[in-house]
Amino acid sequence: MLEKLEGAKKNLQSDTKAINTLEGAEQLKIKYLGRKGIINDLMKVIPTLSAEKRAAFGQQVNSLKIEITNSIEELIKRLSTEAVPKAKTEIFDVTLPGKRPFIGKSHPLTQTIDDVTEVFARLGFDVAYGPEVESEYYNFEALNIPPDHPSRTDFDTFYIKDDVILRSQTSTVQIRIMERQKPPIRIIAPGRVYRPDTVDARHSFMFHQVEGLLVDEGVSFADLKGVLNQFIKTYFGQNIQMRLRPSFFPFTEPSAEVDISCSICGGKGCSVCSYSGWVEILGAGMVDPNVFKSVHYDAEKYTGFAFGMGVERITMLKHGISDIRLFYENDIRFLSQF
Ligand code: 2NM
Repeated sequence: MLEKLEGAKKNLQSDTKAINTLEGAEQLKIKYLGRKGIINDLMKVIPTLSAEKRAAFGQQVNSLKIEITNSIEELIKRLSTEAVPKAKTEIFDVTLPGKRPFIGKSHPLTQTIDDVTEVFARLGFDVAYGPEVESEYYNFEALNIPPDHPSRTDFDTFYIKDDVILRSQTSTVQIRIMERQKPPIRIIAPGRVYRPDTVDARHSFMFHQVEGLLVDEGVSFADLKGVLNQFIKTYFGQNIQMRLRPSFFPFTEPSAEVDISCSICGGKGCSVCSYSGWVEILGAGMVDPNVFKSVHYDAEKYTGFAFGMGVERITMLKHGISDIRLFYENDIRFLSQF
């Protein structure tokens, strides 16, 4: 029995020297410490020995077991720390392209709002926000829109309950700012608006607007044209033309609809501009004195201009997008193009 024990001790030394892989070390562990391993074989002998031999032999087996466990653990430790840097230096190819991190970006409508905001910020406009759930006062009355106006019916406005509506334009924000601040006022109000339109390629029940307002002493229609021209040239391009057509809005007088030369066909005529060479992009005008009365501004002292545009509309024109629904479907194949 003692020879067997001595033999195992000797073999262990040569065995651990011969092993140079982790798999080999695991095999070794099984050979010595496994259920049918050498140590277990020696353990089985212990009960068969005479009392005086038993204690000494048992001790020897035990210390051998500890010795084996330690040297195998040490072997495993050595092999696994050696293996890692080896794999690194051998496998790492510095000429391989790196892993490209996925970088998110702003939604195209957010990009448009940011771009428009930047143009007006350079002209000295601040950005103002307000609630999307509104009262009839801010959405209509203060804006000189009479109670029998068609836009106030539930065909054109979402009514939640009595005097609680979803705003149909961001002019509500302009009123709220004018109530709180005296002229001079220079603000733009970007945000969501809601109208109960049937959804198709050009309509959505929710869309985005940017409205602008400038109020001061001596503001004229020429100032309006100058600011809009500056915006259009910067946002759409220096060679884009602007034209104004007379129009009507309850909150401005005089009012105009503003067209730009078609950015798709360059003014030659195409389906986007209905072969006219021009596309409407915004509404504008001089603020009606009745609006100033609502916010207790002296209409004799102050004049101002205001304008409003659809964010989806100008984004579609700029990029040649033919269906408004693409903005809301969250399809990464569409969104990643901008
Ligand atoms: C438009 C067109 C014309 C407008 C008017 C006002 C306010 F509050 F000053 F009366 N804010 N925005 C306005 C004027 C909006 O959108 C097509």
